[in-house]
Amino acid sequence: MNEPRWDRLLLNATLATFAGDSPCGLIEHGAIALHHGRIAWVGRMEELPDAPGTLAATVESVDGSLVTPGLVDCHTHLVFGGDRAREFDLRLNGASYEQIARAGGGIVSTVNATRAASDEQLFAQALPRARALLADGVTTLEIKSGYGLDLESERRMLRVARRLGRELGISVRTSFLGLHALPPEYRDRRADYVGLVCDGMLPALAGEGLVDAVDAFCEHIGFSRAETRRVFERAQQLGLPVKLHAEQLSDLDGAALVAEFGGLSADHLEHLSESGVEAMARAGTVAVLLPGAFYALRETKLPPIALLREHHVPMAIATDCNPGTSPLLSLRLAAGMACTLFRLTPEEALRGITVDAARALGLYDRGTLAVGQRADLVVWQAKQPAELCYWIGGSLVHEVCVGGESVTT
Ligand code: DI6
Ligand code: FE
Repeated sequence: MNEPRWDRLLLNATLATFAGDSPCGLIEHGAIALHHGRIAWVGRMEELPDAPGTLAATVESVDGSLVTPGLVDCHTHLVFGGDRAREFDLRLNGASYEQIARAGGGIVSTVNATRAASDEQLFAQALPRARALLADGVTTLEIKSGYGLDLESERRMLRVARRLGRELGISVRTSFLGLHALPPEYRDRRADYVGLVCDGMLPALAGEGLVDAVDAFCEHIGFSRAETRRVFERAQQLGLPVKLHAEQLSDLDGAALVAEFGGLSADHLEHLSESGVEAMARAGTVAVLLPGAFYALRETKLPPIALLREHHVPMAIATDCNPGTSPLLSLRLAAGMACTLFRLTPEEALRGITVDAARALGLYDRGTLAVGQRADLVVWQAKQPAELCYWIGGSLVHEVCVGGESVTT
């Protein structure tokens, strides 16, 4: 008998491919073949080129289960020391995020806890968070630095991020977020800190291969447009893509700035203007929506979804997993919140945690079920795509595959 041509063939699948023209790229009674870590065939079962049993070393039926691309969480701050449960309490009693930040709480308190933690402690605290996301179907995870704010502490955060990817067998993409908050020791020396980020930290960490992209927090309580521009110029010189926390609490026209640099994404965007939307559309910059932060801050201003649609700006959804504004450990729930709070359709929300999230990371080898893509996929205990947004909490994952290998969740 001939060698089977594929490693593995799944039959009787409801495939949400996010490729092709049908809603969610849906293929019912579908089959998908994996070979050498890639998707080798995808289509309707009846169109398989031969009797299924002869085609792959392993052939199994998934009994009508939904199969999607592995989910992509394109914006997290998952590595940090400590927690901010106390701040949650303060906010519930009326303090605003800005008030807490200006009083020395907020990001700076997590910076202190992160600096005080050992590498092992940082890793041990982040691991269950990363595992929770993986158990919910995430196979590609972006993790930002930005709670170290000195060279050694930022380096430790980025190394822990890389180690999480290795130990869990998932893809981790790192973003350097040196311009997240002004560290206390630079209180009266803003320009010196921005200089250190641009000329000291960024080139050193990039040189060590720890940086896939550069981010900043462009906001009144963060960094100005001029300061953000400086770090973007440095990133450009180093050949690194940029992205930005933009228009979260106010409109500083950050989206237009990141678009000017051909940025991968502008993230948050509750206060985004129409000219910002137009700039993003022209540059192909993805809008990353973060409903977890909107929810936790009890924000009332909605991102301009209708304008983003009108200008065909792709919308990704992410957890923004962080201890202050979005202690959210389910990307699927983020997608559900994008439907309920932002009025995205389930299809838009699901594109937002697969194909459009991959684009927000500059990745084109994943996010759809199509021949040649990485074999990152999830078999769900669900029959139709909308269920992934509809169920709140609980576990729907049956199996997660990364690069064709089943991973333990
Ligand atoms: N915006 C956010 O939502 C997170 N960072 C940022 O710039 C919040 C980070 C934190 O509060 O710890
Ligand atoms: Fe964030």
